[in-house]
Amino acid sequence: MLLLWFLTLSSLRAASAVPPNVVFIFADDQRADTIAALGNPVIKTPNLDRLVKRGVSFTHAYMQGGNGGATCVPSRAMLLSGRSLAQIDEKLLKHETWPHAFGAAGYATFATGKWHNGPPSISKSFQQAKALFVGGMANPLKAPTSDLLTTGKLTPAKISPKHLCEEATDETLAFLKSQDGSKPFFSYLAFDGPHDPHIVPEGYPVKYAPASIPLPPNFLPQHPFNNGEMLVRDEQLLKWPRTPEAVQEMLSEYYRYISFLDGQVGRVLDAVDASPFAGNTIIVYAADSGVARGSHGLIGKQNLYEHSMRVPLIIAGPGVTADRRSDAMCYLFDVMPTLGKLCGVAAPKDSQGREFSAVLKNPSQPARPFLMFGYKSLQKALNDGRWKLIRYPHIDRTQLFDLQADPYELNDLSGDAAQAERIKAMLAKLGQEMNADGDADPLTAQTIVSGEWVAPKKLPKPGDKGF
Ligand SMILES: [Ca+2]
Repeated sequence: MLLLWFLTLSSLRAASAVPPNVVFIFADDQRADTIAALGNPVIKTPNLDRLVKRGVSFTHAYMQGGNGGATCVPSRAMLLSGRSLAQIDEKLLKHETWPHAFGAAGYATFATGKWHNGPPSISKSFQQAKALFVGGMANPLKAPTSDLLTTGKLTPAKISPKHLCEEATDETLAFLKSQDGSKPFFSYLAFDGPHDPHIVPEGYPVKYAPASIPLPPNFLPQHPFNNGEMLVRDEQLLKWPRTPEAVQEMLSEYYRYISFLDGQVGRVLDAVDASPFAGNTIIVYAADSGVARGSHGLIGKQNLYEHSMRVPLIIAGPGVTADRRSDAMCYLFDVMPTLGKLCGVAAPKDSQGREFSAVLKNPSQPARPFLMFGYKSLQKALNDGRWKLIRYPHIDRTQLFDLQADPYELNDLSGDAAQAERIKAMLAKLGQEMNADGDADPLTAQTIVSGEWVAPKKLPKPGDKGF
């Protein structure tokens, strides 16, 4: 009798448990190595450091790649739909999105900041949106933003006197304040930075002396061969050969922008802490991609090296272990399925991501056994946790790195006869996995071109649209 009473009470408690809220903060082109508490010796990120102390920080979270220079678009499509690179619909119109699933499960859903998957998909994902920037790349001080009306349409774009990231943070705070607790909420704040141009409000006090910034350990003046995307817009941000001084100057502005964003993160953390929802809110910080900024002689993210594919990922909240690192491998598109699991939200039927909530309880648990990456038909890669193979089908070239011994991918072992069997096996696995995922690109192109590349003396005229 007592047992029955106890069981009934427990099940009542379980049924009435309030699902956690979610505050998702998403940066644009932020390298994973730009957080002080995770080992960057120069940058100041006191608020991200606060979040690191509260949760699990993933050291091996990745975006999967892109089908064009504007990798922001597929990365967000993967995140929001939970689908892989070969299976995404960049306009987010063919498959139910995760934010929609949260709304359907009873959550109040809200978005602000950068939206890169076309206006029609906004109302298919979120119930409310404010200060949305739906265009391409822009000066964040002059970014035109719109609001989502209840009709599903956008208000005409207007330009706020504030930095877009500050305006979007203001709107997040207003949304948090408007919550009365009658429903759980899902709030999505997408910064337009630290994507270039690295513009912060005039007078922002944090500055970095360029000479104080260490060069990336894999800095090179020029990429050693033609990876198929040597003249894409991002690569034209600095001329060739890249000099240490130019890279340090760029990194000093990039770090300053990250510190500015960190201040906005602090405003969100303070608002959550001061709210009635402090104990029941999951906070996620991530970015859509990394970026090269001088690593391997590259500037952009149109390559498959670690600095471009690895992203910051910090998750904190109820049930998440505090102040731990995890080297579990995951894709960004596994994050929403994980939040769905934590919040009791059923996955949209077409979501393919794998939830890794067990890692949040026990950060020594593994997640994915291997990861696969792609950039157009030009670059494909496989990472099994230790070994990473990058294949360039158009120049018939392969790189092999031992990430355990060589995390900066400095020592290409593809010419080492002792690695021949490993390379053969990894290429076969990469081909099988691409096939299983629906990527029909060949690993050796029909027409092989030379991998030699000579840098132009002058910067060519940008042929790309902004992204
Ligand atoms: Ca981006």
